[in-house]
Order: sequence, then structure tokens, then C-alpha cells
Amino acid sequence: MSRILVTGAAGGVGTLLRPRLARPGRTLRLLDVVPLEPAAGEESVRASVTDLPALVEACRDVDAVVHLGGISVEAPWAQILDVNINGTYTVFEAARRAGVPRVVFASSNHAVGYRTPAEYPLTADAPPLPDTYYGVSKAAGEALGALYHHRYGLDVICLRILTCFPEPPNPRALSTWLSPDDCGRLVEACLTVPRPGYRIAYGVSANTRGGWVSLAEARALGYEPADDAEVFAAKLVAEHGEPAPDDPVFAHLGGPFTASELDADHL
Ligand code: 15L
Repeated sequence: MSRILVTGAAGGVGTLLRPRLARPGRTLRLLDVVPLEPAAGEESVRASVTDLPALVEACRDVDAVVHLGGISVEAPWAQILDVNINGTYTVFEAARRAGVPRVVFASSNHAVGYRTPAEYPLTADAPPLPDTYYGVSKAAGEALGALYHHRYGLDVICLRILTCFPEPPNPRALSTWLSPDDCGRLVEACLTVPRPGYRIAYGVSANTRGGWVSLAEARALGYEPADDAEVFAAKLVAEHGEPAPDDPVFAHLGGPFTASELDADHL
């Protein structure tokens, strides 16, 4: 593939992916609301994902879109509606208008955040059960992807990413971490798998304490995880103590996103 548009390229996952998606002969077109300094093999566009004309222009001569842009945590409904739901509609619609054949959508475990350990390993056909307005926006993005695949024939892969940071940030992430290198492998698989149609897959590393979600759907795309959060276990246990199984953070897949602090009255 020669040109890939990455929305939200200045965000956490975008920053981790930039060097990992770089290939000879490939151009990464980076889009964000904040200015970005393009490296060799990169172009930058400063625009909001809610700006349809700008997105159509940004999709010109693009082979695939990796849509990471949006709010990555819980937020008031009006913001989630505008940036995440309308923004994701805008990205799919711009891709359609510009003839881009493939969109990789950064969904989240929070689309199914109220699923419980009794359902583990959760498969990708688990229906949405969002834990937040943010999770609703990811479920809506998955639904938009299905629409744009079935009505217009776009290849759409929705990645229900678990916890993608340079290192696992907390004890829960010993089970949910997606290492930056594994994230690069997963997105690369999504970009190169022949004619995937419409897929949903979980994005997670091969964590010793994992098994919360199925890896079969990601493996079917050609992904093979190589990393394991367990190498950080001693450090995390020293900082936070051994994870207590009855901690409410382990009662649902979405963990802290199910906490009452995120109730609407507190937003
Ligand atoms: C997400 O979807 C968030 O964007 C990220 O900040 C983490 O909270 C992650 O999920 C997670 O569940 O760890």
C-alpha cells in the first residue's frame, strides 16, 4: 500500500504507530487538530475529523485509512457525539466519497465494557455492551463500519483495542496490555490482509494473565502477538500490590470505566 491516512496521529496510539507503520515506498498522511512535524515518508494535514470537506481532501489518493482520531476517555455526551460519533461518520463518508477501499477503525474494549469474566474469553461476535458514552461511540463506529461495508463495499476492520501504552500502566493491564510493537503488527495485518470484508477483532498482546478476550479473530487477520505484560509484573506489584481478584476493577472487562465516578452527574 502506498499511502495511508492516519487520523488522530498526534495521540497516544498514533504516536506509537508512526514509526511502526513506516515502510519503504509508503507515505503516512498524518491528520490531527494539532500541528505535526512530518518525518521522511510522512505528510501532515491539520484538520478535525468532523470537517467533511477536509477529510475528503485528506482521503485523496489514499489506499487505507487508520482512524484513531477522537476522544479516548469518557467525556460529556455532546463532546462524544460531535467528535467520536459524528467524526467517525465523517471519516467513513469521506473514505467512500474519495474511493478509499479500506478503513481500520480503532474501537475499544469499552464497546463491550460491561461484559463479565463469566463470558471470557470474549469473542468478537459478543454484541455491544458499552460502559460509557465513550464506549457507545465505539459501538456506533462499529455499526457505521458495518453499514459502509454492506452498503458501499468498503473493507472495514474494527479493532477493539484493550490497553495500548508504552508499558502496562496498572495491574489490570497485566491482562489487557497491547504492546506498541504488537499494535504495529496488528494494524499492519489489517492493512495487508487480502479483502477482509467486515471484521471485528480484539487488540491485545499474549499476556500470561490474559485470556479475557479471544485472539482468534486477530490471528485470522494474520496477527501474531509477540509480547507479554508479565515482564512488568514485578514492577507493578511493587508499586500497587498483588491484584486482588475481588477488586471491582476486575468485575467487568471495562474495569475503571464502569466506576460510579464516571456517572453522568460527575461529568
Ligand atoms: C481505552 O479505550 C482508552 O482509550 C484508554 O485510555 C484505556 O483506558 C483503555 O481503553 C483501557 O481499557 O485500558
